[in-house]
Formats: sequence, structure tokens, C-alpha cells
Amino acid sequence: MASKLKNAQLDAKKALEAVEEQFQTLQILNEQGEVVNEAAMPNLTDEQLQELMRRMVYTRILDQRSISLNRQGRLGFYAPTAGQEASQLASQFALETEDFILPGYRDVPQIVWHGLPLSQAFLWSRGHFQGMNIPEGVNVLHPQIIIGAQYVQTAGVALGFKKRGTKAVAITYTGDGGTSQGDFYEGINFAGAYKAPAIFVIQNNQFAISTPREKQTAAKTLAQKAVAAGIPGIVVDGMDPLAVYAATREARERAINGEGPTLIETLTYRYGPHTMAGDDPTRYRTADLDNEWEKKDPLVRFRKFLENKGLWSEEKETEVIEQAKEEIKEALKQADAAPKQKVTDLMSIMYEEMPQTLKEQYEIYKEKESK
Ligand SMILES: Cc1ncc(C[n+]2csc(CCOP(=O)(O)OP(=O)(O)O)c2C)c(N)n1
Ligand SMILES: [Mg+2]
Repeated sequence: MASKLKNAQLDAKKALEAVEEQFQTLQILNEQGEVVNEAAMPNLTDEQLQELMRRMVYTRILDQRSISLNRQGRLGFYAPTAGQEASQLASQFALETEDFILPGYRDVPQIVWHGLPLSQAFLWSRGHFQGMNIPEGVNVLHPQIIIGAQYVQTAGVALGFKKRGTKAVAITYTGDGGTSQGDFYEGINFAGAYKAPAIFVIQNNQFAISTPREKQTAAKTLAQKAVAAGIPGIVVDGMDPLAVYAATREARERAINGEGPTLIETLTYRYGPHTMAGDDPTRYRTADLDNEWEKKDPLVRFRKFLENKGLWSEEKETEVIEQAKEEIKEALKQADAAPKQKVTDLMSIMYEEMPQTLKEQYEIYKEKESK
């Protein structure tokens, strides 16, 4: 009896190892910008490849400007994005306009490239209600601060698409830390059970604030968590825009074809602090680790790849940088022109029909604000 149990334990361990071995990392472009996996190469035109690079360069500038604006007190909440451009932008690039993005707090670039005016992203950062007033036809929610909550909402949006027969997907993002939350499991499980057209992205940037990935879970990969939900999971090199694009595009096709959700783990790194609210990464990350990841930089490898094809140049890049700076300046001007937020604004947008208790307070504040 005892030995029988021992064998069963051995088998369970073997079964786990067999599962874990399946989760190899998909890479198409190596650190030198060379194609190492021709078979997985996505079908993108030269113009599309250039556009993806343009967006990555633009977003790196947006990150630098946002950090400095935050330091000047001209932006509020900001979670830096440098290092994560391939993971964020190549996954958004694989979507269609009708697809719906449910972002986390670091995922502002994806919703901006999906159509949210930059001035509104700035207003969201400032906590201004106009930042959350998403224009008609822009299929995004404002970024979620509660870790993992967007995973459950995504299952719901995707199920809505399915029930209405809408050929669109709902995509969401969380971090490595987010995969420890109950909402993460509830979201992928529910979407799996109902074959909802969802794409769940885990941006594994190796740290949840200061908690390293190894302390987060005993699982060898985060993508393997898909197995328990009965859905496909894949690990991709998150510093490789082509791998991220290919994996997301394939997930989208499966979802649209009624085959249900996919979980994608992108291996990536944030170069900056967790947020601009006082985090100091030198207290939990070594310079060696930073250097190791900076060598994998998505812009560097994609630039090399495009230059080799004669599709990118220094002049082109300078042009993009200048355009980004100009547009950021203009968007900031627009954000500055928004009316000062009043307490009555917050009350009046909260309810269609205001409760009596609030109505009384509303009148008090209206009176105060009129002075
Ligand atoms: C439910 C919940 N618990 C805790 C927090 C505080 N918090 C904010 S960010 C963060 C770490 C998240 O790390 P990860 O998911 O890896 O995302 P990253 O910031 O690295 O992109 C925590 C614990 C929160 N916002 N929500
Ligand atoms: Mg993280």
C-alpha cells in the first residue's frame, strides 16, 4: 500500500514536469535582430513593420516625457513603460478596432494606440473625470488599479461579444504579480468554460513592485496556469515584437473562430521604477540584472531588423521623435485647458438618478462653488 502511494506521487511529479516542459519560449527575432524562427514569422507588410517601430519609438519618448512631467507635478499617477514596448504595443497591433482592451495601470500606451486621445490619458493620470469619458467607438476601459480585477471583467466582455455574435475579442493585461490574485483564476476559468473570445496577457516583468517572480509562485512558467483552466497558454519573448504579435494574432484568430480564450505570458522587464510614487528599484534589483535585460531591448533589435531590410534610418527615427514631442506638447495643452474639477462634477456623473442624501450634499457644494 505504502509503495503504491509512493509510485502515484512519482507519477504526479512526472506529469507536472511533462506539462512544464511543453512551455518553451517563442522567439522570432533574437537580440541581434536576426530572424531565428522563419516558420513563425507573422504576415506583416513593410508599412506595418515600420508603423510598429514608429509606435515603439514614440511610446519610449512618451514614457520619458511622462516621467519628467510627473516630477514637475504636471502629471499625477504614472507607471513607467520603457522596456515593455514590444509586449504592450505588438499585442495591441495584432488587434482590430472593434476589439476591446481592458488595461491595467501600466497599460496606457495600448489604449492610446487603440484610439484614446493622449490628452485624456493625461487627464486620467491627474484623476480628472474627463479622462475617463471614453469617446464613442474607442473600445477601451480606463486602466484598472485593483490588481487582477480586469481579468474577470474581460471574461464578461468577451462573453457579451459571444452572446451578441460580435466578431471581436476582449484583451486584458496583468503583471506577474497579478497571477497570484483570485480574480486572475476566476477570469481565465470562466472564459474557458464558456469559450469566450478573450486574450489574457501576463506581462511578466520579473517583479511585482519589489517581489521577485521566484517568490510569486512555485509554477515554472506563468503561462502553464492556462492548463488548469483548460485553455491554451504560451510563453513568448516579450522583448521581441514579432513573437508577441504572432502569438496575439493567433490567439485572436482562435477566439474569433469560436475556440475560446488564450493565456499569453510575455517575458519582459520594466527599466524604470514601479510607479513614480517613490519606488527605488536599486533596493531590490542589481545593475547586472538591469544590464542583462537592456541588452534584450525591443527597440534595438527591431531597429537592426528593419535597418537590414532598408526599412528604417536615423532620419526616420529623428522624425518620429520630433513628432512625438510636438504631439505630447499639444496633448498637454489640451489637458491643461480642461475645466477645474468640482465636487459637484463627481457627484453628477456618478448616478443617472442621484439619491436624496447626495442631492442635499450636491446643493451644499453647488452653493459653495458658486462663490
Ligand atoms: C488587489 C490589489 N492588491 C494590492 C495592490 C497594490 N499593488 C499595486 S501594484 C502591485 C504589484 C503588481 O505587480 P505585477 O502584477 O507584477 O505588475 P507590474 O506592476 O510589475 O506591472 C501591488 C501589490 C493593488 N493595487 N491591488
Ligand atoms: Mg510585474
